[in-house]
Amino acid sequence: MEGRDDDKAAGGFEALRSTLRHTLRDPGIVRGVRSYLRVNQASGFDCPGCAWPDPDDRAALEFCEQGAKAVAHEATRHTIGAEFFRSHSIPSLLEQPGNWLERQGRLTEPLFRAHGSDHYEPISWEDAYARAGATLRGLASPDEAIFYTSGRTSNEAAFLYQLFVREFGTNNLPDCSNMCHESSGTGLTEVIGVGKGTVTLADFDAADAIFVIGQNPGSNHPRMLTTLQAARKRGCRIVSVNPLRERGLVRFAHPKDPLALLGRSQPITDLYVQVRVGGDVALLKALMKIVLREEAQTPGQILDWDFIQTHTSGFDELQASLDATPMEALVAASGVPLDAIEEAASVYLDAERVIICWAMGLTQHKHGVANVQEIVNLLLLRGNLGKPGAGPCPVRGHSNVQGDRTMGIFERPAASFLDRLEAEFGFAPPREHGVDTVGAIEAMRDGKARVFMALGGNFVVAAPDTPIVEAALAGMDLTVHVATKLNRSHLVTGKESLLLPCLGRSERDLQGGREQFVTVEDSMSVVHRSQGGLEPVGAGLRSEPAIVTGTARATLGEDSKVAWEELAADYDLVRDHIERVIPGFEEYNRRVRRPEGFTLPHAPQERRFETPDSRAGFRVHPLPPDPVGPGQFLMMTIRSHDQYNTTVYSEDDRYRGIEGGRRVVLVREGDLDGTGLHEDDVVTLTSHFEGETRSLSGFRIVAHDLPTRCVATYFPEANPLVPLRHRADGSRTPAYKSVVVSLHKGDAPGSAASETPG
Ligand SMILES: Nc1nc2c(c(=O)[nH]1)N[C@H]1C(S)=C(S)[C@@H](COP(=O)(O)OP(=O)(O)OC[C@H]3O[C@@H](n4cnc5c(=O)[nH]c(N)nc54)[C@H](O)[C@@H]3O)O[C@H]1N2
Ligand SMILES: Nc1nc2c(c(=O)[nH]1)N[C@H]1C(S)=C(S)[C@@H](COP(=O)(O)OP(=O)(O)OC[C@H]3O[C@@H](n4cnc5c(=O)[nH]c(N)nc54)[C@H](O)[C@@H]3O)O[C@H]1N2
Ligand SMILES: [Mo]
Repeated sequence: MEGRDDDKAAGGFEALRSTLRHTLRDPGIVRGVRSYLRVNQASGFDCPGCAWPDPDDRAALEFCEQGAKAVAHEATRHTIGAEFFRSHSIPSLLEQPGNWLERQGRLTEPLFRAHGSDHYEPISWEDAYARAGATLRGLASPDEAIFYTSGRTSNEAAFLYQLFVREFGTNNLPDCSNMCHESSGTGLTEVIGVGKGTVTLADFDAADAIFVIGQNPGSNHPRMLTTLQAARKRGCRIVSVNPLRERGLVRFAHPKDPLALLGRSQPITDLYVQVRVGGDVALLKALMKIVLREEAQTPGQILDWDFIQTHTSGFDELQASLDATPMEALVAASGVPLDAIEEAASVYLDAERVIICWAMGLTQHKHGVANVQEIVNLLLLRGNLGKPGAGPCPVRGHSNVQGDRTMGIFERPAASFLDRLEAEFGFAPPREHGVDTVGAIEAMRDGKARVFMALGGNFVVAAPDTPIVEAALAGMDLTVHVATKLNRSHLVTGKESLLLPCLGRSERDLQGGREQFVTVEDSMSVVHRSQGGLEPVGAGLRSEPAIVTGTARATLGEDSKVAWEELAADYDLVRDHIERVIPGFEEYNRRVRRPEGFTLPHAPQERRFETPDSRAGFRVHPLPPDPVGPGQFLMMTIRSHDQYNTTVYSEDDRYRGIEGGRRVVLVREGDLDGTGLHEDDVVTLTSHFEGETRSLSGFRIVAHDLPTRCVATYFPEANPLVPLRHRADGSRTPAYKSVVVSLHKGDAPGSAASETPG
């Protein structure tokens, strides 16, 4: 059986070797080596890999295999320009796999595809802006345009972008967060008043227990393992909750530990809870039931009554609902044996200070918001919020996804934010809410939108229900993409299409005769600067702020209230505006020049809750129904070790022991019994949603250590199986991790005699 050797560690020599292989395999990637030296250093650029914060002591190089890959990928010397697009038609490029497209290198000149043409052709920057401006001005309403953002965009570019879009007249600002941590933002805002986590890196030094739920940091936030390892060394207990035994959560060898080269590694997790996919609400309820049972046995000893009475509301309702739910139902729904639940509960009860971390394993479910609020419920019971070493910690994905939201990339902006924008710039921003990612797809599909612009990202590949999204994009009058590298979204063009190449994070950004820097916010609300040092890979590249301001001027004309050219020439001026519009950025330009940056204020850290009743809320959620019928499985779509979202570095998934192809479906070995299906069979997957089915063929069965009736496939290969309408209640995050599927041998759904187990 593949992928089961727990004694092997994540990190260590293997990670180092994999990085070197990545850097050296391709002679075009020499620029990468020098770049590592500047990653996450106070004077360098922010790693584009993930949003895990940097330690204050950045004297030593923060080495990370995944960060190195992300940097090497951007810092390639290979470029593609006019010649490449002359010899490759758009239809021929659409035949190529995504990793082939990205491997061709960096985009270096602005490109335009005319209506009816099969090719992208060079266009001048000024003509590109003019075309975008003319089409946008010609729309019947600003709401016919959609402006997407992916989370690598800096604070400065994001602020300028939303400013442009709002002066233009719409709040149609969907972003990757809508597919990512939206359930965290929505869930936390409702119950603690802020859509961000409350802990800082220092809290990890003070916690007695850390729960890591629905997250795979060994692959997606490797620097977090260093933090977890340090916590565990001083006696903090670590509980992992995950349907898969992720190797990075089991053992870890720090690459800087000399003994790691000899294979020495440290365990990370004290208790591994293999929950069923979608079983977390049940598990968290079960933990709370045990907490309440202990309180009943030793009244006044377990719950933090002082905190509950002073700072929370809704406790009685929570208690009543837990009392009415039998433990057996929770055990069955979680898929975790009672003794393991008891053990996890005692880790929670033995700890004075508890942090709970989570990522996509919790947010991308129909009950994603409920998952997040059950975590808060559990924390509130013992006052694990707003004190050192405790609190909720959603671990963000893209390196500046949190900052983009702070800057106003949000389709549902607060009235107070719009008021301040109006006071600062003197135009009336639109008040009506715009569309999120799913809403944007629906608007395009239904003919309500005519222009799609994207500041980064790979929209058609990242979104659910791929064929619907591709048809929607193809119906646009104009698509505009600002990007570093070619991807499929750039090839699913509207009638006309612009492809605008931008500088990467690692590159020098010269504006107004001066080297500029940008700023970003990490997962723990720390704002710091980021400045690339490499020579730009092409002379024609422009920065994201330059491209946004250029498009804004061409669209809004001379009547615009914003001095776009001045802002493009001096990012300090952009930051001055941000300081006046967004709370917490006082003395932005001065404070962000400190090596460690500064931390944004966070009321819940001081136990102040900006909720309607000024209290943190306990919330009651029903137990989610089991959606899996006879012969069906619940499928999660997850990342491999060797990809960055839609950018696939290789076909292997080293830590899970899967090699030579990503079109696989991971199934529990025992679940194959009696189905006529065997390991290595190639099957068709059919998803089932409200009477609709979607099928994809060519998936090889790999036996893996999973809970029964749960299967896993990779993102983005399985995205066509995810229904657009299947999304989280409240946050509308696509339910990428709870898709009901059946498996059938061969190429067609249901073509085989075999039935899958009930
Ligand atoms: N190298 C690298 N780094 C990345 C990224 C990348 O693609 N590559 N992507 C970035 C982005 S945008 C993000 S959002 C993050 C994503 O980081 P993660 O959230 O860690 O990524 P995923 O692979 O989506 O899956 C998360 C984990 O959730 C588990 N899981 C799935 N369903 C459930 C469930 O119902 N319950 C529980 N308890 N667990 C479940 C899966 O087994 C898996 O271990 O990483 C960021 N960093
Ligand atoms: N099935 C399934 N689908 C998912 C998920 C899942 O777990 N399962 N996860 C979801 C999540 S969490 C997320 S965040 C989304 C990700 O959705 P996106 O953010 O839209 O996708 P990425 O693959 O991160 O985008 C990569 C592209 O960004 C461009 N790029 C890279 N760096 C820069 C830069 O500095 N500037 C600019 N302008 N462009 C740049 C490059 O052209 C690259 O091809 O996918 C979602 N989709
Ligand atoms: Mo994400």
